[in-house]
Amino acid sequence: MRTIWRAGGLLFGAALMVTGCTEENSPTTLRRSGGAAFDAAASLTSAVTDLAGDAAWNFNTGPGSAAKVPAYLDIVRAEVSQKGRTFTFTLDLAEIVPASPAPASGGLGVYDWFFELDTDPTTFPSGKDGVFPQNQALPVELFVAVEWDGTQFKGLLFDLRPLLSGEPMIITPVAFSIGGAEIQLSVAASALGDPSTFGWAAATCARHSHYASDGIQCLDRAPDAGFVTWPQ
Ligand SMILES: [Ca+2]
Ligand SMILES: [Ca+2]
Repeated sequence: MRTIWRAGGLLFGAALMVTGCTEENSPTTLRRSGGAAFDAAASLTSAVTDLAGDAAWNFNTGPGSAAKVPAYLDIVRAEVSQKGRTFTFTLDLAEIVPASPAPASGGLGVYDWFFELDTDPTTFPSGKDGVFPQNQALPVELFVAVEWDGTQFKGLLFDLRPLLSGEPMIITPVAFSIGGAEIQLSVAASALGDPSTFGWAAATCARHSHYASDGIQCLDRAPDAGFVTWPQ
């Protein structure tokens, strides 16, 4: 597996952050350190809940639109936790994730369950070798994703920060697990730049299998708009 994949046209779901705000989300932040900030074994966690049944192709809101999205792409809770030198990203879905999900329709052969991270509010990585079209400047520095490509699941870290200096984004494999209706990814803090705080959101999308394709349909996001702060 190559450690750098040129992926100029890949569209991810960060555009979702411009979608309409609703009152459906209930951001919560838990601090599990027990007040012992010096305790290396403590973890810092932030989480957000999301309605079941609200996932829809490209966020359509017409009658029956939500019924077309498999419930295993419908986010009900997302959590980011750091313990020691490792970040864990946890996504709970409305239904058990099948061992072999049916392919997405319309040639959108890849499903993505992912977290988008805004680790630097002052930078908006974009470029021809990034996730988005060059003219889209989004605040996301990193994506942490589980992909289903019709054959296998993969855990991937998309690092867009090199785009800020004209270099291609870097894609590296990361550890993940799928158990029932829960997806988890584990990423070394160093791979994220050892952030002390960042904004994040979770989302699900379908897209064409080829990275160079612009075709994408996003399905659900938590929170529906904006970012959750880690930690808080
Ligand atoms: Ca949902
Ligand atoms: Ca940013």
